[in-house]
Order: sequence, then C-alpha cells, then structure tokens
Amino acid sequence: MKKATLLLIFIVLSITVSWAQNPLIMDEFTADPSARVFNDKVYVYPSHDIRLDSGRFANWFCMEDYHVYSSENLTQWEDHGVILSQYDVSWVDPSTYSMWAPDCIEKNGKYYFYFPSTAKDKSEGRGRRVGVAVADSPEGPFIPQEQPMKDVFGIDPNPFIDRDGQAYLYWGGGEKLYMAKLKENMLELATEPQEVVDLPAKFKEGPYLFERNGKYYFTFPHVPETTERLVYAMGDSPMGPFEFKGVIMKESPVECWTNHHSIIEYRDQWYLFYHHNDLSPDFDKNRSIKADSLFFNADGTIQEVLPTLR
Ligand code: FUB
Repeated sequence: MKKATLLLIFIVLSITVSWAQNPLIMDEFTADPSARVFNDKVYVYPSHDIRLDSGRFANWFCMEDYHVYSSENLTQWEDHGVILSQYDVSWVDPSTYSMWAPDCIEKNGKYYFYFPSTAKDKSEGRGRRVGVAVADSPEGPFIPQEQPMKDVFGIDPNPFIDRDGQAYLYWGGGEKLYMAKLKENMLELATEPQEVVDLPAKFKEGPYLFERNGKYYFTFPHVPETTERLVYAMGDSPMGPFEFKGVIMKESPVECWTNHHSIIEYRDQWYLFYHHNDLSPDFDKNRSIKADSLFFNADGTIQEVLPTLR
C-alpha cells in the first residue's frame, strides 16, 4: 500500500477515535439518559442538571427543563433545545426544581414523553407525580397534559410497548418498583400498579425494561452499600415474574452516588447509556451522560460493562 494511502487511513482513524467521546454532551450537565431509536436516529432524553448555590434547593438535584439530543453516529450530537419546561406544566409548582428522569416512546406517529416531578402537584398536594406530554415529532414541541397521571406516585417513569402493541409503564424510587399496563391512549393506567417482586432489597429506582429474542430484561439501579450499581432480572413476559441475574455496571469507582441508564439496539449493536459526574468531580449532582457497547452471552445474560473513565 502506498505511503499516502496509509497516511490517509491513519488520519481518518485518528479523527474517528478522537470524535468517539464520553461524556456525550460537553456543554450542559445531563443525567438519566433515556435513549430511543426513532426514524433510524438515536434520540436521548436526559435530565438537565443545573446547580443552585443557595436557597431550598442548594446543592441538591435541580432540574427545570428538558432538552433532547440526536445522533446517527453516537459521537456528534445535535441539541434540539428545550422540549419541555416546568413553567409550561400547569400542575407543577414553579417554585421548585423538580423535573427528574424522563423517557419517551412512539405510538401511531405520536411521541409520548413521560416525566416525573418531585414537586407537590397543585390539585392533590402530593409530591412525586408523573406527567405526560405529547408531540408529533421526537423533537417536540411536547404539549403537557393538564393533570398528572392518576394512580402513579413515584419517579423515573419508563414506558415499553410489546410486539403485540400492549403498552406498559414502570416506575419507582425508594424501596419499591412498580409496573402497570397502559391504556390505548398511553395517558392512563389500564391496570392497578403492581410491585415488581423478588428483587434485591434496599434502595432501587430508574427501572428500564427492554425485550430481546423473546426475553424481557427488567433493569434498574440498586444501592447495595455505597453508590448505585446497574443490575437486571429476566422474565418471559413484560410483567414478569422476573428472575434476578446480576450486575450490568458495578458501583462507581469514584464518588457519584447515582447511576441511571437505558439500553438500545442501534444498527446491529447494543448500547448501554448511563451517567457519571465526569465534568463535575466535586459535585455529584451535576452529571454527564455516557454510552458504551453492551454484549450478551449465548444464554441471553448480559456481560458486565466497564465504564469509560476520563
Ligand atoms: O436525576 C434525579 C434522580 O437521580 C433520578 O430520578 C434518579 O434515577 C437518579 O439518577
């Protein structure tokens, strides 16, 4: 091969490698990445961390709006701007900063964006409600419903649509994780919330369900001792029973109390999206989203993913 050709290959490879960066977003703090494939593009719907130095929310999780990002190569991300702000949601108390981990799903050409608000809703005065905002495009504009979802109390909503078209919602936060079927309208529960049982004890949140080869993977962050690790259980139906299998990503080797993830297949490769506080080493509530390849064993179990460290 000619020297010039070799040089060209080297330059192309160098550019490709240097573009393949973690964290994915460098100019905002982002957390809780819910990745989805829409129209052959990857869209990520993260929480948008900010920081307040004083007042009731000083040095706590503070989020007031959501951006969506898209990419076709997982290295160059387009920021589509704010898709929903707490100030646009009529039932959210605007004196709070409470728009935690969201997720989005498509059904019949409509995009349903599920978001939790830890603020007390104005009608019932209860915190930890989940709202739905609807759009005609994955990039919005998302129009929020006038009221939070009935009977859903918690955080970290995760919608899933099975191959037969039945939709489900998973959520949690604390000691318990819940699931229920959704109605055809995607806005209301069709069944009573049911606890997902037979999971390890202690703190759990951020459920994320996906299907592969007829197996249903119920995945979630779990705190055995110090920080959150990502773990999973498997079952033969979207509502279990699920058998606990083990770890997808171990506890953080350096201090970041939370982790929160999603798992997608894109162009024949599976990926784990997760977060860490790479860009804010001294304050672990300003986080940054990341992604790494994920692989399965022949029996369908998941190989542990080692986080990219900076
Ligand atoms: O981002 C706020 C909370 O931290 C999320 O709801 C949890 O999953 C954890 O990542």
